[in-house]
Amino acid sequence: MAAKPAGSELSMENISLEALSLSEGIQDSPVCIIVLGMAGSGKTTFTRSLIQHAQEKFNPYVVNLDPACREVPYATHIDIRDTVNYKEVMKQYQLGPNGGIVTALNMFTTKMAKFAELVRRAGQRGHKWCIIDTPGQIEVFTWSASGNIITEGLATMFPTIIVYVMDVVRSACPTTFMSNMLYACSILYKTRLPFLVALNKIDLKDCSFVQEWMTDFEAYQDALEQEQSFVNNLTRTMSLTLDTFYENLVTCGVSAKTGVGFAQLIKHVLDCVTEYEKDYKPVYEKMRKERLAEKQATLQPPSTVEDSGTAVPMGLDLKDPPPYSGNNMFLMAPGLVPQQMDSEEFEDDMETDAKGNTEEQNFQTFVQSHLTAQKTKRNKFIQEQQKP
Ligand SMILES: Nc1nc2c(ncn2[C@@H]2O[C@H](COP(=O)(O)OP(=O)(O)OP(=O)(O)O)[C@@H](O)[C@H]2O)c(=O)[nH]1
Ligand SMILES: [Mg+2]
Repeated sequence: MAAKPAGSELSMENISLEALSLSEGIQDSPVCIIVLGMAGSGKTTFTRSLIQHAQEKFNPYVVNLDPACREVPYATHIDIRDTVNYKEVMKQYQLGPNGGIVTALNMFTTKMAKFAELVRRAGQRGHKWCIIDTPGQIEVFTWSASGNIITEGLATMFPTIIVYVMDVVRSACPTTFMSNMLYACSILYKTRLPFLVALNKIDLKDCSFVQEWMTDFEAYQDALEQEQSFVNNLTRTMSLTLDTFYENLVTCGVSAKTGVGFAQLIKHVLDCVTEYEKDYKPVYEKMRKERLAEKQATLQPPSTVEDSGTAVPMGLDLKDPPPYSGNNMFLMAPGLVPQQMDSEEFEDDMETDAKGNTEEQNFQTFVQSHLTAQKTKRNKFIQEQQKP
């Protein structure tokens, strides 16, 4: 059996969200805007434009979660590349590019509590929005434990919405359009958050055909007829199923390159925030309270000695030092640490976060065992190769 990639055992269970100030309730700001979309759809360019258009009114706090991008065309407050060196991760854990990105994101997520705390403090300092750019490969964020933890963690603390960036030029092909819609649909139902589709690159192609295909089933069928492809039957059947989904989908044409359409997009974002407050906040409030109750229940001491069961040895040798106890995370670009914030005090505060250290150790223990397993496998392979 192939060894699991480093970090793949991370899940909601072993990354605790306790430190997310669950008892405080959902804050009013900042509004977290998670930018998702297929590779090359224009997420990063869109993020840059949105920052420019929102700067004056919403003073966005900016987060880049793509560990593999060479450079970002905007100033970031938090950049995953300051925290995890993705190339080093690939080398150290012998992973391919996608495994490297997933592992880098997993590593970042072990610091979710710190990340959320930074976002919370940004809100207190007057940042009304927090815009989050995500990795190129959409599945890295939408189908990974860490993407889930980040999205759900933010939504239980702040108003959170999803902006799905769709490339209208590529979506002119009916089957690509359907793939995009299926992605959008699955993310909508998976995240249970207000959802806005930004139809991007309208400077190259008018987006009215998308709106037509979404509202007029026959128009889409006609377009599909033009395309000779084996997937047509499947696409046709799915388009019937997606009809109801389209009814609830808000779209807005933009050009991330020229800035056209952003005034309208900002209005839609504000509508999504109202929608979060009205429809989604109660759901996330409930989730937050359940988490808090669970946390308190686990902290309750047993009422009688019998309830606590029989003591058994832990199986841990306390003489063994933890494999790694340093903390090499740095979540804010040094030049951007705000003046008002006493950064030393904040770092001290964070360093003493015992929970964070335990998570770090758990993760490092896992990495060690993964490396040992890989070494054993390699040795076995070499031995077999050397057999006559
Ligand atoms: N003409 C035009 N080009 C755009 C627009 N938005 C993005 N692009 C171009 O599309 C390409 C991809 O843009 P990015 O912003 O890097 O897309 P991305 O989704 O962040 O890409 P990955 O993170 O690599 O998946 C770049 O060449 C951009 O210049 C737009 O509105 N109009
Ligand atoms: Mg990008």
